[in-house]
Amino acid sequence: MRVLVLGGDGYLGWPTALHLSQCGHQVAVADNFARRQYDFELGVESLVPIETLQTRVETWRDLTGESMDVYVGDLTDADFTYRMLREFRPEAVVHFAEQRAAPYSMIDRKHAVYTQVNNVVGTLNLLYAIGEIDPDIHLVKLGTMGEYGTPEIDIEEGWLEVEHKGRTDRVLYPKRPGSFYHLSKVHDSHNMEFTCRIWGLRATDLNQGVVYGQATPETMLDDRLATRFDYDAVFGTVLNRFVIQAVLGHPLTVYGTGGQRRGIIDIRDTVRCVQLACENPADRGEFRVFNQMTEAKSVQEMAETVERCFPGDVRIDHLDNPRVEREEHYYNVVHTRLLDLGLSPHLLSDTLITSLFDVAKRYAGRVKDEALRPKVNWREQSGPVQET
Ligand code: NAD
Ligand code: USQ
Repeated sequence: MRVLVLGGDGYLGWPTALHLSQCGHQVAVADNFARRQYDFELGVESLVPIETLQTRVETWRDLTGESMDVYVGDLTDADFTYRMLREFRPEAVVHFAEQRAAPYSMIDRKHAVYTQVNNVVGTLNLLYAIGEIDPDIHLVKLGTMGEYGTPEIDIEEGWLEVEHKGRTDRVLYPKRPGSFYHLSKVHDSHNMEFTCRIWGLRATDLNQGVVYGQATPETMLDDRLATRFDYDAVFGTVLNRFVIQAVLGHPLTVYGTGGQRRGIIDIRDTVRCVQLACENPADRGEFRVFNQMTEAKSVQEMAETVERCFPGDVRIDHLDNPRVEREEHYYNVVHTRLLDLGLSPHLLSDTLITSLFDVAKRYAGRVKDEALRPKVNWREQSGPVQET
């Protein structure tokens, strides 16, 4: 298949592009390098050094003989988005290209507006481009488990059968997200469902849980193929942060009681899930949702797993929670559709955590300690990065 990977320079987009290429698909990658720019803004860098996108693509071509077209541009620029689709003529578009950090979206008004404009307008341009250029293109879009929040009932895969006053209907599952970032994904989901309904587009919304891990078989072939690994309190995700904190001898920063439960997934399963979604497309007019997580764990359980695996002393700190979120709650998620398509999950294992300790030890000297402490507070409307 011809697959266009948007956000192909990011943490997940790059390993996914490699994996799809390895599977024999003709891949192109697109990015505006916004993610590298946030690092400049926040004064941090990926723990693992990363090459430019051009060097990455050349390295892959030299190692495997497989080429990848590169498109540099911004999805909020409709001309760019249309031109790219017209030129590459993809059969599937995998869309990772959004601002993805909840804390970043909660810094202040400017960052909230940026996040929602970037994500919602970028996706809307893409939906129009697909509708006008080739409505047969299958859109595989990264959503998030956080769209659902933490309801008192089971979380279904996107849709809910409702009985109300003796009548029944099938409705989009009610959403109660916890940040302006997570809200942007809800808005995207609604826009996608609408365009499937009115124009007959085909789309898969991958409501993914928190990703952990740093390597896939393809990124491990050469250091120049490494993907980024974020540890800071704005972009670092929880398990990755705990691993690095343990290696540095810092306390693990559990927010609040740590009873908050989240769906999680290994990065090796992320790339496989996207492959499965591309190779088994939605029907024309179908908006389908897969809950892309392999297990649920509380933040406290994640911290205790890291503590148990680490060959040394680890302290777990319970910080005042900078976020507004429920810390003790019901959480039961249906996530069978990717398993039905053939996913064999890598569940959280001691071996994986130990391998992450090795990555963190190798690059520990690159960590800026002050970037580890959370500074963005959900209750404050103007954060540590002031508006200009
Ligand atoms: P990332 O920030 O590393 O990658 C996103 C990439 O998209 C970046 O390279 C960025 O420069 C690019 N981008 C952003 N806006 C763009 C625009 N307007 N035009 C062109 N390129 C743009 O993030 P990631 O961790 O790889 O996440 C990828 C996707 O997966 C996101 O949509 C995110 O919401 C979703 N997701 C991530 C996780 C996770 O734990 N990392 C979990 C669930 C869902
Ligand atoms: N947390 C801590 N300590 C930390 C960091 C986080 O206790 O040092 C807690 C948070 O309070 C939260 C949980 O861990 O309860 C997850 O936080 P996170 O920063 O790992 O993940 P989140 O903000 O939800 O966002 C990440 C990705 C995002 C993706 C989402 C999937 O950055 O792109 O959409 O995971 S999900 O959580 O399922 O919505």
